[in-house]
Amino acid sequence: MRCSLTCVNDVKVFSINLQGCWKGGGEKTRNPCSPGWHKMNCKCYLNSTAPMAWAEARRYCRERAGELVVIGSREEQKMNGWIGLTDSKNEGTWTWVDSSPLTQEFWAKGQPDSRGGLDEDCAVFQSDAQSAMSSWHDYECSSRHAAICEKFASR
Ligand SMILES: [Ca+2]
Ligand SMILES: [Ca+2]
Repeated sequence: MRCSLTCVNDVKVFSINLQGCWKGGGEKTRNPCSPGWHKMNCKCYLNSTAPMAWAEARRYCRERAGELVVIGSREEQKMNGWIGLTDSKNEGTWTWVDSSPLTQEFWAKGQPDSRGGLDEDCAVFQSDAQSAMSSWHDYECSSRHAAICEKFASR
């Protein structure tokens, strides 16, 4: 029975404990992600189908015990929608919602651009057939996109 998961991101390898796995045999095949979320590495991800503003997207994730995704590895660049990155506090200084350092940036060509002087302070991942590695765009936070939520696998 696995009571922990080994997690890998671009920075480190670590493990997390799965709650409840000591309870007995019936628990061992239990999916550590909530229904509707999919597991990748040590985390569970949810891509909302409905488009919403960035703040709404953040609330949507938090209401589900998650958070807007913080891109910590290339593998996380799969879903389209709002990511947990904003420069609303300090124009031009992009910060993750969990305060982790912005060590890798995957802006699309020409982004961020606050298009034509619009105040674009929130980031969207848009998969790009050309390059999955350069796919972030800044948009006005009030524009509507799907939410990409993440949380650690824990059930
Ligand atoms: Ca901005
Ligand atoms: Ca832009």
